[in-house]
Amino acid sequence: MDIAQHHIVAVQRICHRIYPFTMHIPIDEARRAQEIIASASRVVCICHRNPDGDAIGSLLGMAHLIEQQYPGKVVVFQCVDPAPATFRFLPGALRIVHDYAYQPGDAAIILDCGEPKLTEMHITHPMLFDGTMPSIEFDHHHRNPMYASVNLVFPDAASTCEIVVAFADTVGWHLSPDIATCLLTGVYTDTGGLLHSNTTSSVYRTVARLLRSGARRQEVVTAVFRTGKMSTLKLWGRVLEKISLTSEGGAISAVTEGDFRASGADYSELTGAIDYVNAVPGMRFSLILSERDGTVKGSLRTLRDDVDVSAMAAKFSGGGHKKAAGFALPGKLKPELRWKVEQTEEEQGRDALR
Ligand SMILES: [Mn+2]
Repeated sequence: MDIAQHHIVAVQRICHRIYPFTMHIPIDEARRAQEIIASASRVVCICHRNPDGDAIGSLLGMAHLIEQQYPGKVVVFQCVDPAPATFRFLPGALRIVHDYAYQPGDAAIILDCGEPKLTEMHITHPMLFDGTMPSIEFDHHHRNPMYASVNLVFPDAASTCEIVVAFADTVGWHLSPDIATCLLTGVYTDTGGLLHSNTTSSVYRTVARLLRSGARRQEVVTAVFRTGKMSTLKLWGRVLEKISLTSEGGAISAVTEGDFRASGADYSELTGAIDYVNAVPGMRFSLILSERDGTVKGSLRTLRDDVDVSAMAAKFSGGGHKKAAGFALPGKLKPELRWKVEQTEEEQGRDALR
């Protein structure tokens, strides 16, 4: 460690004493991770299959950090799936490859993966997890089995990007505007635009840190929260139109395969619609049923502390968190229409006069 780094660490320790609510990464762990990266001939950065904003943001942010820090070192951007269209505005999103092949001397950085199988490379690339390759994981999921050589796992962090920011600050790496924009994307998507209950004071500090580094906030907001494909809007229209309220206090909607066909939307475009169904005031929970390839999927949400939707999902062999859960059952959706004839007030008045 050089003198400058010594100073950074000293200043950080003081800051952390003054603001204990900022994220703190143990310096020894950060140093071990840094050594793995420095001594690798090539570094492969990997995020989970079906990547979300935090997976893509942390993968790109980390990969760019290494390229900037170690010019000439080869960095592979790897994910079994491509970046969703929403995140293709991020620098480097089109550099993601799907065919990483192991070479001796490679080190792996695995981002936002609560367990090895989420990379969908655990069978094709056992060397990632069997100790053959030195590896570092950055993650914020509970019950992470700590599968890497260095495990930077912080379940209290709202996003993996937040951990990458803390790591960069701990080792004294500079955050360029491009890197900050990638990392801000993950902070925003995993907190639902700073609206979810995981938005701690530490999240706001991370956002401030990234904005100071030149993160292009408006680009992220526009791409992630203010852009909707026609097909998505049409699908959501169908979801919203079909909301019905049950006597148990549920706001329920359903989308059939016909709805997907008619709107031209694919299954992934249903993501986010549940938050609107969940917005009906006074409800205990919300549920969207969706039909795909002979399976009915259920997404459950609640805003209430006294309702546990994971217990409801468990009744259908599903699972999840107390406030967000899901299940899948083989079958099809059968629409049921209910009508009830009621007298109008006028008629009631006429009845009374008779
Ligand atoms: Mn995440």
